[in-house]
Amino acid sequence: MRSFYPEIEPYDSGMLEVGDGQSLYWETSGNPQGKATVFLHGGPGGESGPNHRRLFDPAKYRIVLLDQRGSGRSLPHASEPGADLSDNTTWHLVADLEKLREHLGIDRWQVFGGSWGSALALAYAETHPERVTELVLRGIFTLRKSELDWFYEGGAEQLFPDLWESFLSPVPIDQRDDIISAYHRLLNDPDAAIHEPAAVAWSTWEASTITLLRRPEVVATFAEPRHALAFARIENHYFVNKGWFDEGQLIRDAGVLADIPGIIVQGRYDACTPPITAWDLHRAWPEAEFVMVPDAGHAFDEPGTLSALIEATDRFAE
Ligand code: STX
Repeated sequence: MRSFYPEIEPYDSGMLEVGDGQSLYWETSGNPQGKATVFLHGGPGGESGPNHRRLFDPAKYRIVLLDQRGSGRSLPHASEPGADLSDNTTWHLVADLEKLREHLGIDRWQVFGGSWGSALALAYAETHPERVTELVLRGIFTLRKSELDWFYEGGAEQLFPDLWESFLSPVPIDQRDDIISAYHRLLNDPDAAIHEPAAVAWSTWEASTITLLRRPEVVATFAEPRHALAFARIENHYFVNKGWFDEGQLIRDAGVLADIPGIIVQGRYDACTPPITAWDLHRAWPEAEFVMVPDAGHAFDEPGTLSALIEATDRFAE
């Protein structure tokens, strides 16, 4: 079993202005002359963190991390009063990646993404396949209606009826036939007494169900109100807009990936993005290696998942 590389600090970082008044936090760590890889965080609305650097051999990789529009250290932050997300879409993020790649003087790079990061990686690679050396994908999420219904409209309720009650609690009884839309109203209500508990409930649902066993420190991090508000607002904004994808688009267009070496790593007991989506991607992109981790949920740092991911980045470093 493989585990994290040692902790490292960035050797460079900055804020990149990408237009629309948005500036993105980015950092590079590892070997400045190494093979380029970019890590795409989840959510959308999550953020990159120190453990994400540790997925790559720092002697071999130039490791690029960024915080996507509105998230993490990028500005303006989606938790701000009156946050305007109209310039925050999948296709803005794909264009941002091109701007960052050019800014860093990188010709082609490996793209690593889990969960929402896998959706963004697929959207990027299907748009700019010539820029991608390899794809490392985990916990596949493609924002199909069935996937959003499973996690946010009742489905995962079958596994977590206790936690589901807490998720539903901010939603008025007569709006429970369309929970994502009801949450959209709550999260964008100007009154903090409305949007804040809704954000905490939304983020707590996700944080308590993404690991195989509940990890209180993960839940606490995501329930912190500023973090919860950005995470919930951005996720919900992407989901009411269905990711700006045609239904099934990312899997439909997977043929474009045939010549890109890839690996799909999926936890068997992933309650957030269940294995059917990874399997459908595997069917559409049979050239990629497929690894089902028998004893893992959704999170990237569960032991079997982490091991498979690092084995993959090690192999692709050669
Ligand atoms: N959201 C899936 C996703 O990308 C539907 C995701 N879920 N939790 C995360 O990401 C964090 C790891 C950022 C908490």
